[in-house]
Amino acid sequence: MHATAKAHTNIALIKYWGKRNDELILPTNNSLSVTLDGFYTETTVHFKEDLLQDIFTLNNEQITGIAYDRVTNYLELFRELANRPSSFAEVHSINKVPTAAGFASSASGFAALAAATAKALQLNLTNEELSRFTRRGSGSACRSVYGGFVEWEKGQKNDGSDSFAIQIAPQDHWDIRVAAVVLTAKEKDVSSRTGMKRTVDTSVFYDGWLQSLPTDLAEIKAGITKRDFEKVGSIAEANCLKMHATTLGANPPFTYWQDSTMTVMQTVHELRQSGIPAYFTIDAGPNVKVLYLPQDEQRVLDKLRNANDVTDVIVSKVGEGISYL
Ligand code: 2P0
Repeated sequence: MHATAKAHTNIALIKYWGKRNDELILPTNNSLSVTLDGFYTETTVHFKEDLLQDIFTLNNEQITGIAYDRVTNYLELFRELANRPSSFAEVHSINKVPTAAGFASSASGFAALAAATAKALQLNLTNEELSRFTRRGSGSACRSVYGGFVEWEKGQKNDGSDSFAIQIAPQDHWDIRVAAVVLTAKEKDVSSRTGMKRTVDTSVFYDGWLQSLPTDLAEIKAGITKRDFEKVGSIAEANCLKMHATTLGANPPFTYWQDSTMTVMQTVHELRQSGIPAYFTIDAGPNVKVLYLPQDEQRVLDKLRNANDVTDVIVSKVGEGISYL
């Protein structure tokens, strides 16, 4: 009744930004991501007969409060499926997702938790089923079931049975790099969950965002298949800008950007002006991720590390999907 799983985080090139069902975590749009090898979570789940409630440790510290509730509520889904209403578990997670790099650890966290729990309970889930369950923990986590390039199908059904991720190209399809730029900026005050809900409910730009997505998705998938870096990078960068534009049209309006965010965006533009194909993407926080090709690594890193307000740059390659240890 125990298992250990490892899952990597992912970065969206076409963003998930809005839900059509908050409880089931059903998105309003398809999204597309790259799984990253540099950042991951390892989780051991051990169901024990003598436990009266779940125990959760993160990086060897016992967790209580909201973070604990989110994990124990999530385990309820698996207890229901396994028909074991009073089986409780010790959950031990080690997170190798540096907070400073500005990645949400929920993607790798819930993917590793789902995989380890399902295996510990011997549920024998397919990857499709696992992705559906992982989605219930955190939307972007359902993409971390797979390595390489991954699309999350929003699905149509009200019960969410057709909303899960699929791999569109494996890890070894294309060696691109993602640099996580660590800034002096402080963290966001609007969580992604709150931010996307406010945007869906109030942003006058939200319809424009939704209308632009089918073209972005079709074109970026064609670009990935052909390994056309300029096409993929430029679509990803524009898609990120459109997502962030929706926040300015919300009520009350907000932005995740800070001065240092724009400094790095400008640095990436300068790289392109000097002939190096590099593109940025930004999630629900001030940090910037930069996409580039391996042959340009040294010049990209030199330029980024010398930019104002940059304290570190952490490089990732394309990563693999869930594995069991
Ligand atoms: C993404 N983000 O596609 C987008 C882009 C942030 C910006 O997925 O509410 O933590 O748990 O489903 O997955 C962050 O949102 O949100 C996110 P929930 P999640 O990666």
